[in-house]
Amino acid sequence: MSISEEPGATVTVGAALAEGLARAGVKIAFTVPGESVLGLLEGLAARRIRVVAARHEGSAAFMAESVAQLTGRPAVCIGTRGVGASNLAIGLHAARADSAPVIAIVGQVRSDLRGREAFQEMDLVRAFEPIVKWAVEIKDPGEAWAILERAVAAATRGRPGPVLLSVPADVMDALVAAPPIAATKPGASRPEHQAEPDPTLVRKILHLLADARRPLILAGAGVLRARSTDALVRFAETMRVPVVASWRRADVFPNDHPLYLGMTGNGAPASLRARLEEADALLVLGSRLGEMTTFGYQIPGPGVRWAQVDMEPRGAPDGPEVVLAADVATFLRSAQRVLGHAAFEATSLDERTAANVVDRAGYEAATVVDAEAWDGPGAHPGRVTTTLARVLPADSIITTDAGDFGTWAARGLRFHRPGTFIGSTAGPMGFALPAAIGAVLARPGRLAVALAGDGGFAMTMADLETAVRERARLITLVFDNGRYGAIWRDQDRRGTGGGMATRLGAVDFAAVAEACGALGLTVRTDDEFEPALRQAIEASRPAVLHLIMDPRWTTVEAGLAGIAAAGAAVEADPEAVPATEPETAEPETAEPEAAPEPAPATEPELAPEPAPATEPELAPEPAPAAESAEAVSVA
Ligand SMILES: Cc1ncc(C[n+]2csc(CCOP(=O)(O)OP(=O)(O)O)c2C)c(N)n1
Ligand SMILES: [Mg+2]
Repeated sequence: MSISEEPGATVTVGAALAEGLARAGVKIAFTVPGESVLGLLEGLAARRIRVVAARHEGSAAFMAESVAQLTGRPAVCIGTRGVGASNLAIGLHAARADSAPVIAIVGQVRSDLRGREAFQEMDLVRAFEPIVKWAVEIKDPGEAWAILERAVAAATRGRPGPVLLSVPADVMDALVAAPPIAATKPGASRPEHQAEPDPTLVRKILHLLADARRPLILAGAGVLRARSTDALVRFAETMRVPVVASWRRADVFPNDHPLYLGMTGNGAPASLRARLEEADALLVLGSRLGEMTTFGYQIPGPGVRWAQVDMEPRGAPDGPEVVLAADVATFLRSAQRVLGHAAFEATSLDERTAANVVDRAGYEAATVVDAEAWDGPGAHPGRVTTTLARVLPADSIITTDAGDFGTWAARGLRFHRPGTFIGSTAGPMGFALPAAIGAVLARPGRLAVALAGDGGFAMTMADLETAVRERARLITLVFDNGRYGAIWRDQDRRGTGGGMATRLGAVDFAAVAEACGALGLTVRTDDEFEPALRQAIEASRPAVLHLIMDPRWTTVEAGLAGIAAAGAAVEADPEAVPATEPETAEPETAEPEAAPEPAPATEPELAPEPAPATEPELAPEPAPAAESAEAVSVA
């Protein structure tokens, strides 16, 4: 049902906002409701937009961010007044870092009470202006429609990002003219920089790569948002330039492609950083060159010739040689057109190909994460990672939390197509489970797998109940080392010893899962992991696999050497291994399906051949315009 468009018809502001969101392509909204947003919820229900109740507004915002990252369409989270907005803040901060088009709508106190420290009053616009792309209060009901249109545009245009609308309670229920019939229909966050990029700049970039000896492409979220993975593959193949993914954007390029060299940032092998430093030409495509991606702003290194193509190029102190403010898709289209008429020198191409083979062999060697012998205590984090890679369906969507456990997956998992990995470059703990919920609600039929530490998971684990209620098909892996491990490691590095405010008590996460209606299984050894994973995949409800870890495992980089450095046997420290007693670990309410399935004797290759990185939403490429041949040499 949509709003009546009879001349003179009136609707509430809540209904008008819902209508505008529906026209912008919003299908789902996440909230912890409050009295001040009820008119909006009624409007959303009338427009058949699914409203999901979360257990915390932070989770609601993470869920919306995940939907926005995955679909490129605006996604909505809703909270009430100062309290709801404060809880939403972490997700809006993350959405800003991740360039995700999230629209937060927050109920405000009545207009006549503003400025009197009314119940839960907060100056939302002032509070959120530094966090979101645009924050605004709807003061005049008559402006609601225009403001919503502007908010959708702000969230989706240019570099996408979150916006916040504050709506006083009286404004929400005020009657206004029904939205105009011919209102523009804001679509997905496809950039508006669709105009042909300056051909001179495109050629300069091509020459920069062609003339280099060790060129590289660093690809980020801008490639994902422009749905340009296939085009990037073609471009990299034509130029024979390898590709590195920016931090937490590992699905930007098919990881099994011979030109893929890994993901930068936390968890990257030293060899990848060395390769980035060694590059004599770097093309940065749709990446902000954030602190983590650049190893603390060390990339691009001094003296490197580099170019940046981005909707809103940020540059860096040394400045790129070529800056192109453009959508990645339009750049790649124009570049490919030029390359279609370019001639490459055969011997140079051969040299480049040979170097690429060596680089790729380096990537293969550096991403082995399960080589060491290990018989416990607890599961081997690398073996967990490789088992996931082997057993999960190839179109599973992996989400990750913050923490040391995540470095193993960052190094060892391989992604075959876009939209299979959701992580936040803001590094918020508590992200993985809500992001997994958002992901499978946006992509029904897919399996989401959330990776979290015991610290991060506990921050949002109440939303397991949300997953159960919403029938979200997901599995959460909780890597339990009984500590805020990443920070403990920092304490060790400072020489002050670990443990101050970083030691955590035991939680029986499998029992928590069962208490929320999910399947909960505890994994104490490597051998127990695969059967438990298979059981979780087959389960008809969300599942939690509580992985008991030896806390001496820290990052993938430290690996077993870290264990050796930790010295004393783990048994010597009774508090070192999370104390989940076998007798109490199994939930008493375990269902018949809880018995782990024996692994088949001969293990079939479960992961189907990765589907090609097709992006159905991609607009067909225009036929290349006839152009004269251009010589592009590859040195
Ligand atoms: C909301 C939030 N608070 C604090 C931090 C700082 N922080 C980063 S990692 C980490 C520890 C995470 O512990 P856990 O989830 O158990 O993972 P582990 O490092 O032990 O593998 C902390 C506290 C953060 N990133 N996010
Ligand atoms: Mg931990």
